[in-house]
Amino acid sequence: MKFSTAIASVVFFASSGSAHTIFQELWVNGVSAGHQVGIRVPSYDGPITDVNSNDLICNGGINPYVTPVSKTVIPVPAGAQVTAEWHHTLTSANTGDASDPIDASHHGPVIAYLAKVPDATQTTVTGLKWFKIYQDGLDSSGKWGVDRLITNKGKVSFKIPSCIAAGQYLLRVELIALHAAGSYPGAQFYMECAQINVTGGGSTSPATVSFPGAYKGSDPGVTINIYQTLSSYTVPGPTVFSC
Ligand SMILES: *[C@@H]1O[C@H](CO)[C@@H](O)[C@H](O)[C@H]1NC(C)=O
Ligand SMILES: [Cu+2]
Repeated sequence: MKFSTAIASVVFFASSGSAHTIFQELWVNGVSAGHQVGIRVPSYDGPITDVNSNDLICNGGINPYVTPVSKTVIPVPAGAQVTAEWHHTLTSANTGDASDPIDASHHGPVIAYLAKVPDATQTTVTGLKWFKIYQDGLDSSGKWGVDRLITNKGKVSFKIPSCIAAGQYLLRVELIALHAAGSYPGAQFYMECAQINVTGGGSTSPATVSFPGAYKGSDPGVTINIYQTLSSYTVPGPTVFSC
């Protein structure tokens, strides 16, 4: 049994080696800001696997950004529902690509963070203070956040907290694929940062974490064998902020 499970995971890994994904479009209260608009999108869809790399912040290192990087800052009313749309590559939407929005082997959580910035188009992303606003891990029926994202054709929706301060933020939406996460490095981190301007809002300052720093290779949600019956899953990072 153990032997065949190991073989199965090797086959999964081999068959999905390049079936990755990119967050490439943001919707605000059901209205798209445009494809690749207001998001720092890389041209290549490969994962980050080093949790201590600066590439884990907003990608764009080993997977260089499409240039010029969008200068758009997307207006988002505090409390709005936003939808992050992911696809296998920048050109795979609606093509019949069997690995769009991501290969079905890539089970794992979907997570979103915000960091307040002076200017959402600023190049510097190190040293920012991030707070988690959404996570979807493993539910009691054994379905993962990524499974739901695939069912929703690459879309994941969540709310921008209504009580945070108005101003510019980077919205880091992340997907972690755990199909090869039995040892570290193995988990595949996919993330892009959208540039948003929150309007309205309040004056609450959430507790924050740093990237890199928020995740460790030894986190139970980072190094995990998902080819076993799991009664629960601990999504990496802090708890989700709520007003
Ligand atoms: C953000 O929104 C405020 C309030 O509407 C506006 O004054 C400001 O110019 C906006 N900033 C950007 C970068 O869009
Ligand atoms: Cu992949």
